Amino acid sequence: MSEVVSYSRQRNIGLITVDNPPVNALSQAVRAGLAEATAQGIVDDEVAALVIWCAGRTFMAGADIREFGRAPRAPHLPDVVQLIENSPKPVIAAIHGTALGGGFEVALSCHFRVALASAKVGLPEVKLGILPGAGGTQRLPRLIGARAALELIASGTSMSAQQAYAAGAIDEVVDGDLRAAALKFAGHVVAEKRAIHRVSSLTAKVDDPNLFEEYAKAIAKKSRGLLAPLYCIKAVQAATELPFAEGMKRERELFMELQSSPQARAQQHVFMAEREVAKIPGLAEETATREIKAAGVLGAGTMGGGIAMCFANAGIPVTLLDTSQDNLDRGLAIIRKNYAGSVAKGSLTQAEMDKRLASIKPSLSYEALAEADLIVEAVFEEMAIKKEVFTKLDAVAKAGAILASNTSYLDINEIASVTRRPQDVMGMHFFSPANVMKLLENVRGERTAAEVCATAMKLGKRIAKVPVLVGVCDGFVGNRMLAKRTREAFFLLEEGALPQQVDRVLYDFGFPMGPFAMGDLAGLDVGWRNRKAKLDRLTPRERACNLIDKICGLGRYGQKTGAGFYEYDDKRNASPDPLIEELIVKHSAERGLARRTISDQEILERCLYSMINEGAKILDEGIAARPSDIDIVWIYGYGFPVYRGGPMFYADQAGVENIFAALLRYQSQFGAQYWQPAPLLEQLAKKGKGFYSK
Ligand code: T1G
Repeated sequence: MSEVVSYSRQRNIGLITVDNPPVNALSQAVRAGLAEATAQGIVDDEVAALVIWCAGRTFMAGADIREFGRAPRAPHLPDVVQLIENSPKPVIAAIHGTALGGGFEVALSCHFRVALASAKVGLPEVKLGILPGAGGTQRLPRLIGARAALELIASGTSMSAQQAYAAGAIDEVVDGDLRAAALKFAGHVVAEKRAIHRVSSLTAKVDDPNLFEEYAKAIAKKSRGLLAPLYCIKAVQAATELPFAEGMKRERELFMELQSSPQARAQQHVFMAEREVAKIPGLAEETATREIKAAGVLGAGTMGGGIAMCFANAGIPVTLLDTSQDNLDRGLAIIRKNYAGSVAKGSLTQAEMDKRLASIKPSLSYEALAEADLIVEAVFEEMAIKKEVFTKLDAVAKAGAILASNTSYLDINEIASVTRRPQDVMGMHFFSPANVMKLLENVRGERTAAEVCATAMKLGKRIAKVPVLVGVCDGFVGNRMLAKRTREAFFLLEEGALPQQVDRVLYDFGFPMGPFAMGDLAGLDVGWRNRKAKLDRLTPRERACNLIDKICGLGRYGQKTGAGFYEYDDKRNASPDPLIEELIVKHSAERGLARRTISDQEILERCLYSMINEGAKILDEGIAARPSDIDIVWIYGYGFPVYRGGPMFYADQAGVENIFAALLRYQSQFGAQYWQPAPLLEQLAKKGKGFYSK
């Protein structure tokens, strides 16, 4: 028997135990062990039924993603699950933790499923750019109906044990000792001579012939550009139209097409990168962390309110401080409105809303923060104000409290310098809306203690964020790269492009919206204020490229004023505005620039390559530890399309040597001031390597 799968007899029941930490992934050894143990149990005359149970924290959480991209080795999972389903003896799956992907497919091939009440089941392969490839798309529709199966498979969401029981996917929900409960259940099956249910022999019921077409329409917007959701629909449709064996063939075809696609490689890269960012080079996994039992947020504005919700949502009581009662009332009203929206959508109960609201304590007094273990400052983005606030915090906060700034640009070291405890100061840069956006840029100052960084990384996960640790520089990782893209986008306007052309190119690339539509959404006055604050540090051309001054000068701040780069109707639908075109053309003339036709390819290259080059500089400077950190920042903070893997992963797909050549081309056109290749990028290009080359 293999070292990860064992077989034992529990009176007249054969117990197959899988033990492959951390998540019992279905590696080659687990597949081989499962096949061997099942075969052994089938011929074991002492046993009348088999139970598949997993040691550790979870039932099998799917195929071993680390094996993807390598030559597949036998036994292949579809064959293992067929062996289990064909067993003449009843096979019972004992489910705890998260039975996902291939793990749930193994359970679906069993004849009965028993689950702990805390368990979850699902087929999240679509999130990896693929689809269930071991019968999940053929068996689940037969067990719970085509509609329910389609929703689960095409969205990649999971069901609780209770939901799965109600849907007919689980036969019994238990508490306590799962292993004992499953063995007992198997005993009943044998004693009562219960018939074996082979899911493949069932029919996949469809409640509406237009289900698949309607569903494709319904998800078109949110899954724009993604292949896998559409393939999931085709596979589930096959389950309703083809006999099981042919449906399995169809599933395999669709699976193989996706698995060999660039999208699947990109999305699997993102899965691993998201786990990698949690590991900080040089910071031992066992680094001590501080306990965060109570938090404080300073500033009840849009960001402050959203940050307070993050703590309340994670069950951490939070004090929300502001200097004016009006601001506090306004901030609390927005929080209440956000929660009421979730209750109305059914994603939150009224009781849970009340509990979370009750855990947010408003205050006008700094003293109220004296017991907080961590305080996040979210006040106006100006150094003098930040310093004043941190001086006061330093006076009231208890020893050992972490003082964090939500600044999105400013120098954390300078902020820390006004305190007597720079080792306890760091940046925690949330993204708007803070209660929604997953990214958290944790900014490590030059004197920030290791345990403070470790605490912030752990806390980031606890408040359901994807935390990335970055160093101090202007704009950290995300905004620093964004500034290069924004620069090029404005230069392209004055050279001949229009906002709608630039936005269309980046929208078609896969971003939720282009830079000008995004500016209008966030409010052009925000970018304008940053520009004014930095004017003396801009290059002569950047200063002269003052389109935003001209547009804001007209009181056009974007959606909130009904007009910005675009005009907006009362439903906030955008349309190009001839006045803006006129303004841009006039601007070019004033700048003495002859407008030219600019290709979509040039727009894409200048917007993406400028930020990729900046990403390489960020790696050169050690502001980000790995290219995957940059990819995660852009995917979870700036809407970079997940099926392109992030800017650095994308750079490898485009070819770093091609990007280097393009940088030199633009350098000769626009100057080294803007297009000086980063040393790392040049080195990689000359070696014919990529950011992820081994
Ligand atoms: N393969 C290999 N390693 C895995 C893994 C997997 N499927 N899932 C998790 N890990 C590693 C992960 O990298 C990390 O390692 C550690 O386990 C803990 O994970 C034929 C083809 C299970 C809900 O998509 O959703 O089956 O960083 O930090 O937050 O149809 O991991 O410690 O070294 O995420 O508690 C389908 C993927 C595969 C599930 C646990 N299955 N996993 O979350 O811990 S495709 C999935 C998860 C498939 C078949 C197809 C989560 C989790 P390290 P973690 P967590």
